[in-house]
Amino acid sequence: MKINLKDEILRLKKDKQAIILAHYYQRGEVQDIADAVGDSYYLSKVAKECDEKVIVFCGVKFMAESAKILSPEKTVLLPVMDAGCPMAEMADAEGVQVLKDKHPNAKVVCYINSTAEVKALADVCCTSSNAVKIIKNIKEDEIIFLPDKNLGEYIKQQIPEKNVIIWDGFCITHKLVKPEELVKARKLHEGIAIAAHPECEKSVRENADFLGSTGQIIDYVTNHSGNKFLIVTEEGVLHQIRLKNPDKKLYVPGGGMTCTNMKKTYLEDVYNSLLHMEYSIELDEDIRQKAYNSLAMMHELGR
Ligand code: CIZ
Ligand code: SF4
Repeated sequence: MKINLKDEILRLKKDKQAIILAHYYQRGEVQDIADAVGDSYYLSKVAKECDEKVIVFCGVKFMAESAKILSPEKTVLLPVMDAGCPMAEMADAEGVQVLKDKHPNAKVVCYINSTAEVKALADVCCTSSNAVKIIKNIKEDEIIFLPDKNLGEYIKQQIPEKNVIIWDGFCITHKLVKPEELVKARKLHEGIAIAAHPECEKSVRENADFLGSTGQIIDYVTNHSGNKFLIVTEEGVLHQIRLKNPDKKLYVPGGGMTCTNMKKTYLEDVYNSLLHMEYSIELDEDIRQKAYNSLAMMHELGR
């Protein structure tokens, strides 16, 4: 007999007293069974504040890790063990330490898309929505930013008075977009507004009407009086934009933008995760505490 996955997930969720969180880049059907959908920062806050002791985090590893860093007493489950973020893995603790030693006076700002070990070496974390504000609030002028060079360059443009030393990482999904695809969309769809993520390359950012995080892109489309939008970020975000704006026309660049890691999680994985309580995020306590300080500092400086 074929089981009804949705019903079984809801039953198990109740049984295990769990909460299901899904990132905006997850598959639509996974977003639909989640108790909360959002960006990594919002979801880690929900994870910290919720009463449930078991959190099924549908996203990639650094997101589940961030939830565990903030809530060590809870069980944080990542349904697919190898759902990682290649960008996060481009910065290794050893290399970060070498750069820190080279610039002993610099403050290290690390994008939330990073491993717990790298967060532990940073002074403060940030997201794409609060990075500029956080760096403005740091009194030191020398900043090491990692791992995303595109978000780093974007920040540097906004705060030219700071000396921002940028790590050479990037998101493989956002890197694939070409500026010609934005130009083509403008020609094909008169009056289209283009919203892009700052993880895109400079040539793409320069052709956008709006740059922002996933949550900011959703708000931009929702509050805009126009009717046509090109969404230049991982296309999972279209699911929430459509739910909020059923009458607006949404387009994606070229062949679409999918993050294979974000798409590894199916409903069946959520079911198995709850059934077997897999895969539990475990962190070294010393690393967790140091990483916690960087995330706590993000709250402080992001206020
Ligand atoms: O921080 C996040 O959730 C990511 C990866 C993207 C964004 O802009 O929200
Ligand atoms: Fe990482 Fe890019 Fe995928 Fe986000 S979209 S999880 S930055 S690879």
